[in-house]
Amino acid sequence: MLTLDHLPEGTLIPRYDRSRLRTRIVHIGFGAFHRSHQAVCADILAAEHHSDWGYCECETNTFNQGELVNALRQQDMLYSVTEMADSGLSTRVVGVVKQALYRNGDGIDTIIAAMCQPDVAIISITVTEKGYCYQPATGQLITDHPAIIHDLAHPEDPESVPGVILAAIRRRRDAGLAPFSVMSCDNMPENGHVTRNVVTQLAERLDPALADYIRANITFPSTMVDRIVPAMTAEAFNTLKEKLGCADPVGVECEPFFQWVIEDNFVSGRPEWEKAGAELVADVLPFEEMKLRMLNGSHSLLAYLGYLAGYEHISDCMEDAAFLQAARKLMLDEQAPTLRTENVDLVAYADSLIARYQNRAIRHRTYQIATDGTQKLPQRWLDSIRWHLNNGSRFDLLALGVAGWIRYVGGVDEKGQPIEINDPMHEELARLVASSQEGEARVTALLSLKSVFGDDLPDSTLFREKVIHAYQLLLKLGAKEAVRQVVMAD
Ligand code: NAI
Ligand code: CS2
Repeated sequence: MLTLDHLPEGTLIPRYDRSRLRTRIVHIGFGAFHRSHQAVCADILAAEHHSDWGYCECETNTFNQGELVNALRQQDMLYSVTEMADSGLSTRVVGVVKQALYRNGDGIDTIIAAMCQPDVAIISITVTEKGYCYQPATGQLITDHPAIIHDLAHPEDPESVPGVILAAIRRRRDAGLAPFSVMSCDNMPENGHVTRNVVTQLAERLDPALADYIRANITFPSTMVDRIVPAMTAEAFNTLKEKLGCADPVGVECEPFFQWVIEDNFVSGRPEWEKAGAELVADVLPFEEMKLRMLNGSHSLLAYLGYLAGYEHISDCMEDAAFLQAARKLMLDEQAPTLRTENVDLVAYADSLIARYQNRAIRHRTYQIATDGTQKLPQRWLDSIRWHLNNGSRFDLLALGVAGWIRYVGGVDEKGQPIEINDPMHEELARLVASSQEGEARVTALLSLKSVFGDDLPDSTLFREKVIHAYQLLLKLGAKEAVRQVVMAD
């Protein structure tokens, strides 16, 4: 258990008066990323700028058993974040959590009540792309999603994230409380719009007047978030224990890099995040697209092909010159031309990403990044592919990425070992794989997934042909050699 006694010299601990903090942000999704990103930013503000913005952390889903929330409560709501670089480590104990709740222990009503505390001005979210119950290809609410079906029948006992937020909005409106803003910090383009769409579309079906209230009163600022935070492993917990001199089951390890670009559109105030290094802007989309396509797009390429090639971590991929080249070429030749960023040196950005991927102190597994591909491909690769189809330009690495994903979801690796596919659409993927023959037919079957590829891409002969070509290359040569050939092709 983490305590502030006997921590190693140099550890940053909260020296500010924690009783000054008020619960002004309720956060949904107390995952590794939030703990090392938004919460750290709030901690810097409390420590260095007398901020009183404290957090209530919530787990709203039906599967969370409260391990982290209970451990946090035992540690006086404290946990550690360790930045890992090849040159050394640095640890900070975060003190801004005031409250922590989880559905299966505290009940959803307690969580909704926490969101209805008068001081609460912001609901923030990191629940992975699939937590929004939206269709990645269209951005619309999935109305036949089991959790949405449940929430339409039981709006007072919601299970979905849109349903929980809607219940809190309704309760606050009925109590005459000021509205809050809802800020997604998940890796989706226009994540604010996605969140507004799903919440408003659910409201339309339940109570159109509430949908009107939302349109008039609630804002959904978009954000671009960046910090590489691998899932903790037993090995990482051991390192942490050695470093801290005590176990911290809520502790996380992350890279030193931090970036947060926020659309400045809050109805009831916000922390002065800019004082802790965030950028507040009018339009986040160009930043989101840059990060999603250059960073996340190359991450996914490395994840599928790297996994197939037997590379366990992103830093292992970086030791293969062809993989490093593939990531850099994807960023600069196939993603950068599609972007609308102004005054950003994209070559320097690409080089900084490669340097971050080479950090061997963080062990970011290709398998972790390969999860939930159906939720990630559209914003990371497919919009860029559409751009190339319109512009008549080459997209060989993007096509190889799609082929790598198809090979991966085939469920058997290059050594004949099974791959456990972690994806909300895994049943549908397995059905398509089982009903198609290996080769061209497999590609055609997977590309028929309209909720991922839309109506247009499956009909593009050029797209289909390029993916089939890349897939045949993967089958014939294996991932290592296929990457090498595509990189050398110019
Ligand atoms: P994690 O696995 O540690 O946490 C995921 C969180 O989402 C957990 O709190 C879980 O309970 C919650 N969740 C999952 N499905 C849910 C659902 N259906 N309803 C409600 N809650 C649900 O993952 P991590 O690392 O915190 O990442 C979460 C998201 O943060 C990512 O998917 C991404 O969108 C964003 N992100 C992550 C980064 C990273 O490097 N880990 C960096 C930038 C953004
Ligand atoms: C990764 C991201 O898991 C993934 O899909 O690409 O979580 C990535 O680590 C972050 O977006 C970096 O900010």
